[in-house]
Amino acid sequence: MTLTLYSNQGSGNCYKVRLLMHQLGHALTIKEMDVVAGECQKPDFLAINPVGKVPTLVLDEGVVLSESNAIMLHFADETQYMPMDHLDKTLCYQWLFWEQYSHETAIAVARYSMHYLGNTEKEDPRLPQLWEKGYTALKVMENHLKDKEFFVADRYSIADIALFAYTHVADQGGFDLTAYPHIRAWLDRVKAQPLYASMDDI
Ligand SMILES: N[C@@H](CCC(=O)N[C@@H](CS)C(=O)NCC(=O)O)C(=O)O
Repeated sequence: MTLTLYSNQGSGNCYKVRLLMHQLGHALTIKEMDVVAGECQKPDFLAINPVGKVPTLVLDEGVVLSESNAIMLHFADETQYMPMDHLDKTLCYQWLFWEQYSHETAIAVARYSMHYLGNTEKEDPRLPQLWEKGYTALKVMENHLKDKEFFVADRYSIADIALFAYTHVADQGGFDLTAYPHIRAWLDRVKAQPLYASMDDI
């Protein structure tokens, strides 16, 4: 199986796929994309994925997969990283959809602006609103983790990978996790998982 991942090293969405594939033992051929330079919008990449986003995974039969959480669902199915129970599966989907709508759209966007583009509030007036929305998401996570080790069925799954990707670098988007002890303990539990690898290492 040849798997080519168009990826960006610092992107949480790309890291989700790299981490899961590393934990599953699937080798990837990585093509690094410079998102800031607009490489994803160039005609040669748009010809591969008209959506113009990474992660983009090309399977050896030529099928192109897009959307980080969909890619994870494809490979996690029937592995230890996806709950087996029907209701737990639904709860896993719920967190994946929530991550894309209520978490990534604030925390990743603030991080991109500050960490990739070097903006402050002065250059990017959207930041205060993004922080407000991001802290709302972090409060939901903190509350959920009060009496739970992991997001679904008390075991590590792709719901944790999806939420870990941008939460563990939220400080780069201006978020302070000091007042979120349950999130911080959960981040440590994710880092303690077998075959865990950091964003820089894979
Ligand atoms: N919902 C998508 C978001 C993908 C996304 O926004 N990717 C960014 C990098 S994190 C990108 O490719 N940006 C390049 C561009 O928009 O030109 C996913 O989860 O994969």
